[in-house]
Amino acid sequence: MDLVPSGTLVVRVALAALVLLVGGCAWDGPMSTVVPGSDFARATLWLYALITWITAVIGLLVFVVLLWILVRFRARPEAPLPAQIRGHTLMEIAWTIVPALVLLVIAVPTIQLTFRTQGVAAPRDALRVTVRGWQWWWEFRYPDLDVVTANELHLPVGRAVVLDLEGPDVIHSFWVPRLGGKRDVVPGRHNRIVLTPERPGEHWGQCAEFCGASHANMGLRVIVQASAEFDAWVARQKAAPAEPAGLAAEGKAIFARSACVGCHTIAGVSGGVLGPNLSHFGGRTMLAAGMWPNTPDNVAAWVRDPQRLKPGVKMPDLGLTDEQAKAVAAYLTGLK
Ligand code: HEC
Ligand SMILES: [Cu+2]
Repeated sequence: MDLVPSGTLVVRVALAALVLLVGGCAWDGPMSTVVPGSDFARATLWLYALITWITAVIGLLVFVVLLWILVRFRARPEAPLPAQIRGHTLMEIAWTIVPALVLLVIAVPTIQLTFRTQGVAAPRDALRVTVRGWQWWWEFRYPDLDVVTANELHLPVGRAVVLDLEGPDVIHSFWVPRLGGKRDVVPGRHNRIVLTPERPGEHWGQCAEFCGASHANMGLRVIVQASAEFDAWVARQKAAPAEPAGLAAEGKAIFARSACVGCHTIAGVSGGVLGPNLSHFGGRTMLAAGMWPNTPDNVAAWVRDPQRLKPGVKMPDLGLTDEQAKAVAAYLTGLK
């Protein structure tokens, strides 16, 4: 066999590598950090650009000087030993002070932005949301609106929001790239994020701090809406869901007499707090923290055996039959 790779092989490998590389280059993907959807994300992008340009110029400078030195002072056969220099005060002072200045230029705006978005001086009319990171889902409480939901955070466009981050179990990290940088959710510690969403749309997020078996399956969605749409959503959350009929009514009865009530709240039915609030579960697009589309089939499979759909999940298999799971799914997906 020929040990030197043939020309076509090199071209093929290079093309394959290029395809893989370009595949990662969605410009405005749902988790893009370079197409900001809030003031926080815009400021973060500005910092990112600042640091990139500073380091690019330094990098270029270093390589040009290096190249010049390599060529200019290369060893020549007949050349005598060059002058042997030891220490150079001016240069040593310069290469101490210049990097310190560069770090200062990076640190000052970074620290400013970190503190600004920690919300010490949040606007008075800001919407407040308590974000609780649980293994492996997100709870959202709107204390002033008396609304509780999970995994899909609705926000009105153009209004400042203060997210109070709480960790009831272990450390998580709240990250919605298009809305700003990630911030840790730490038990016993009160972190905040203050931002103003600037464009409507669905922004995807992800827990960004390893938190156990299904960490990778701990996604979230932020749905930024025009203020009238947001108000309509709030009104729906506060209204009692329609009374179920037929199969869904059967599902309600099964739910109400099962252990489900110990972990889940459904307004007017149960008051558990260990799992997501299901009062308006049918209004959510996804199941299990962004993992599966919220369809009756998926929900039935979930209720039947949650472990199969999400490794490590903190919801037990309650031994419902397929028929019972179907009925419960009809009930839950009907709770709009
Ligand atoms: C021991 C507590 C516990 C019990 C009992 C329990 N669940 Fe859960 N449930 C959870 C937890 C925790 C989650 C979040 C799982 C995740 O996404 O990681 C969950 C998630 C769910 C979800 C998905 C919610 C969403 O927004 O993604 C549904 C639907 C659900 N449970 C229905 C039920 C039903 C129906 C029963 C009774 C047959 C039940 N659960 C019993 C703890 C429980
Ligand atoms: Cu995590």
